[in-house]
Amino acid sequence: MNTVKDICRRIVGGGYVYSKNAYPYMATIWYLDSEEFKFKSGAMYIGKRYFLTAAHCTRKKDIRMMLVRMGDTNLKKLPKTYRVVKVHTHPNFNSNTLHNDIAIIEVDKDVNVEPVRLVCEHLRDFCYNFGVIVKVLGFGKDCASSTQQYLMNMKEVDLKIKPIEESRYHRSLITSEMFLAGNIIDGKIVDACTGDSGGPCLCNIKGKWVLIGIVSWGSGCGKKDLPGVYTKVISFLPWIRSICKFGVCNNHDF
Ligand code: 4AZ
Repeated sequence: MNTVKDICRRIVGGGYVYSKNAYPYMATIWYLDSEEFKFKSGAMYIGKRYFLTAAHCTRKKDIRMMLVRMGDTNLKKLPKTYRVVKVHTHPNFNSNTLHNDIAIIEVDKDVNVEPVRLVCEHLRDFCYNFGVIVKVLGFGKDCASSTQQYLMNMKEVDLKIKPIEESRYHRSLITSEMFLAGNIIDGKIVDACTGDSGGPCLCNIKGKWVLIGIVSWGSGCGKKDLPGVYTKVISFLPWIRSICKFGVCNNHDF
């Protein structure tokens, strides 16, 4: 049943982001639907003409029906729009298991925005450790309580990296190219949700944000012991490098 609650799937907990300089690389994917482009999911700018997202956000979609938009925290007035020239889906993406849920979107023109920094090998031990606090950004829709109006502003939430043993997921579902983050911090429920998928999970290194994960899936949202599941970006650096043809690991000042 398509209740109001069903279509209000976005970050649980956390707060709104109003500064457009806070996360300039945060982007969104839109699809043509009934003669209108509609917001679908998150993405992030990684350099040149490339955006990173979850493969499940792009599959079976005609690139002529897709746009990438960014440049503000309000979904209704994003000033920068790009057409898509190619979607590079990971060759081992499995839409049933969501293994290798990662894709690179190539757009039609240069993006004059500061890209997100990608995690590097020497940050592995720090950023993916259990208990580390990470940040997730999302543009998912939020329904105003009594009306069908959407609140459409970027949100951010702090989550904690969790071991599988502390979740109710069956071991076989979570590969070593995924990690878990969520679900309760200081007694409050915090999580990503459907509309946030494809968006970034960031680790703070000496005051700078580094991309470590992509919002991928989860069993529901905000449910106890069922944290969100993220694509582990560090496992895909060689593949990203093979597509984008640039250094990728751009954190040498850390
Ligand atoms: C989704 O459907 C999805 N609670 C993303 C994240 C989570 C659940 C579902 C995590 O894209």
